[in-house]
Amino acid sequence: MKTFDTKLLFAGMACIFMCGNLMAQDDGFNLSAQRSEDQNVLRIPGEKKNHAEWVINPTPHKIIFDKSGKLDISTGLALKDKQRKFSRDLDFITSNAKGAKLTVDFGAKVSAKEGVKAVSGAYALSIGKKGISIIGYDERGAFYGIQTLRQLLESPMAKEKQLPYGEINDYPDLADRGVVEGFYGTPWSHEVRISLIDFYGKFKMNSYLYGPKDDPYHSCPNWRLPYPEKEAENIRELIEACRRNRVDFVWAIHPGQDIKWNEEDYKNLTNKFNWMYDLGVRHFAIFFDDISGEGTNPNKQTELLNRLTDDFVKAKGDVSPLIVCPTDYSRLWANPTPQGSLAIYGKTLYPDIKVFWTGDVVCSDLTRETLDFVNSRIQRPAFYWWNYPVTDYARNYLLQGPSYGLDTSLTENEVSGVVSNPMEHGEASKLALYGLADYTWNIAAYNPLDNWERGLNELIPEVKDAYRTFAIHSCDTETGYRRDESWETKTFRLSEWNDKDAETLEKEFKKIEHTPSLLEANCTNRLLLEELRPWLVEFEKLGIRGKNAIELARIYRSGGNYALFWEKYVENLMTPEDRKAYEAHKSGTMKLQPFYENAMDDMAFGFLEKLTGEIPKDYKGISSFNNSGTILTKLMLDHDTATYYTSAMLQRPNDWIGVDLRTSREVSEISILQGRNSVDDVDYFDHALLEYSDNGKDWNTLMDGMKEQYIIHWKGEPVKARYIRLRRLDSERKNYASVRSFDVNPLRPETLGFHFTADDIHKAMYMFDQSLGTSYVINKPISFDIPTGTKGYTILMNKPAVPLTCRFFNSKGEMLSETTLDKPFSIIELPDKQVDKISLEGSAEIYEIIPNK
Ligand code: LOG
Repeated sequence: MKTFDTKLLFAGMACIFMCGNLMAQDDGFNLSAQRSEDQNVLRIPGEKKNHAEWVINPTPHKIIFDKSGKLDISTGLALKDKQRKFSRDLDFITSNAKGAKLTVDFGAKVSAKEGVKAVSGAYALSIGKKGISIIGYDERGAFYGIQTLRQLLESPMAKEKQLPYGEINDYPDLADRGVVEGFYGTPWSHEVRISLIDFYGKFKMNSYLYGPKDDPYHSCPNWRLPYPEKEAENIRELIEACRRNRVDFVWAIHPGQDIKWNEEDYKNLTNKFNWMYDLGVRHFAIFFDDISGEGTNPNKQTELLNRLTDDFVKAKGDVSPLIVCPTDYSRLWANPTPQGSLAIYGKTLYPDIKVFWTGDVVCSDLTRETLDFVNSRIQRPAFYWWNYPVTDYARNYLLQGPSYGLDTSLTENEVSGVVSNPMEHGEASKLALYGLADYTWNIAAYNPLDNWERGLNELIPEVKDAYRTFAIHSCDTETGYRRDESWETKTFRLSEWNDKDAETLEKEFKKIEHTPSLLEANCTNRLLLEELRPWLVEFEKLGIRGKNAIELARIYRSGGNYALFWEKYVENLMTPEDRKAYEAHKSGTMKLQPFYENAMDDMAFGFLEKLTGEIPKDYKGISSFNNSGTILTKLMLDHDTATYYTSAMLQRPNDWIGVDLRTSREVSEISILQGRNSVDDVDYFDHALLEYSDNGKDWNTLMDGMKEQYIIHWKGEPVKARYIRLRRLDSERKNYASVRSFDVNPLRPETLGFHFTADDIHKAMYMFDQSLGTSYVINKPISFDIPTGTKGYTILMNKPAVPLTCRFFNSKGEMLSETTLDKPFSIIELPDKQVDKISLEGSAEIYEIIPNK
């Protein structure tokens, strides 16, 4: 049984919220220690279809149009609403007593005659000579038939105000389909909730579980208290909106963190349920996720649920069976034994109570295998809580890709229902929900890619293409639940350049640059636009810097104009502020930003090599994890100990993290900072070995058997090495692994070979480190001695804020002459006299001062 600590949990959650995907630092229960998502990026199944005739979501089970005739609806429809239930649902038709007939009815008997399946939500819709008829198995079924009719009328085939004769026979595959508002962070606004409930109804989702972690009356500390009047009124309105949309409003309580298993708290719980009942709630759930302490006791949990079923659910008579989220809701930490809590649920919990499950990990694909695991223990088909597109653990992403990773061979025998836990951005979650609605209704026919294409058109038909451009590049989480992204875009390394690929990519970047203004000008869903906006701002910048990188690569490849290249290169670098802004609202993390980063780095590397005739000293991060060599590894080489490389997957024996020096070098010193801090972090190798290799195959040990060592320092006789790595030895540890800093041959003023002065001598060395990955901002004068044989210098800097005055001195310290440097690419030619020293005064960011020999 794992131990939880609430304070740590909440500290952890708070940190997750504030730091985006930077995880909590503590070792008690926190999501970063518990969770790990699968790092496999699966391709998106399905293909885009031609929808020349009709678009209906979710995809109907049976739909046939015969060409024998057409029903004219141009004059409107004469409504026969047999049970007077649907007048408010048919505002999309033109009513005309003389028009074609539209009959709407429902009930077990009438629907049986039409061959309608006997499940809630099933319906038949027919179009024939006598008009249109919609027959539902129940009221919900007829309502769904109406949703289908609305979509038919909006389909291309109805353009001429005629509908071909035809038959639709349709029903949901799963009984529970919809949404659990179950994320951490700002709960949805009332307005967004209402807009979403309308969306559920429109696309035949029937469950809305209300359980935002940050509603204090749902969870601690106020679960025992009634809602204040304003909130109570809002809940009444939500219930009413759900009623209109034939959606079950399920109110969930999250009492586990401080519940006492005594009569007093039982009374508190039933009181709260009664208050909620009085507000109109008829469906209830209890969540025991993410808690610690006595609340986690599975025997007490099932006892409570059974007792509530007897005393409350059955006593009321009109309340649905309860739904529960167990503490062991994921295979990642669920005890699999017959003594485990899932087995206890299976043995003791009343069979009609539904039990949530999130899969093999917290955010995971819905597979037959994970259901086999849980169902055999809980003794019923699980209710799947799909943690997609939720981003509370990675708030700097907006998940706009297709809903996929959902097994299309499942039936209600394996899964009783599926709800999505969405983003705190409700409108921006609709695209994913459009997919889930389709999947849960008609599982075998689910085509994720086609659904996504249709969804884009449903959400922003006015500028579908622009939304598509934004969405296709805003799918992945980098280190969370991985999703394919930018699947139509081909990026490349500079060494693989060909003009055609470059032109295509350049076009895409230009499209990206213009996407935000197109959406701003045309998107009529203002709520959605507000949610997208912070990402759109960054998206435009991503388009510009990608486009510029290609333009720059052309200059670079032409090989000629160094000054022009460098000027444009520095212009296209991201400042620390740019990086911070991008980090907070990321898109294009799978292909676009890496293209930019790699292209810029490759050019810098090649450019410096050309200027110096030597292989630059910046090296590459590598590891045994599958994000080796990605831009994430740069975070341990950026001289910033606040950022770190993370494996983003669980460490295993012999995993390693290291660097490739790009050529064989003499190595005499290595400094490594493991973990996200050096105090108590869990993400590190707590038993490790430091080794080097010149060929990447044969390894030699530098330091062995290091235990619980965050700070690693080696200094000794120089060895010849191209690769250095820190390798994990035997350990119980199962966390991610991270490294803040991996420094090989740290620069020291005394090893530079000449004397220089600056106000921060250690950072100022970045001007002489033979790497363009570092720089130093001078505001105060610096000076350096000129080694013999030096003919002059090339200075690579950002456009100086104050031009640099360059002064030349002789060995007596007398000034000989001076010159001004005001271009990013500046060449210093030494005067024809014996010059010993140079000083620079002004204000500029200097990347490198290169001696010309
Ligand atoms: C929480 C949920 C949160 C989600 C994603 C469940 C059952 N509970 O790890 O509130 O939104 O992960 O971060 C969770 O998934 N716990």
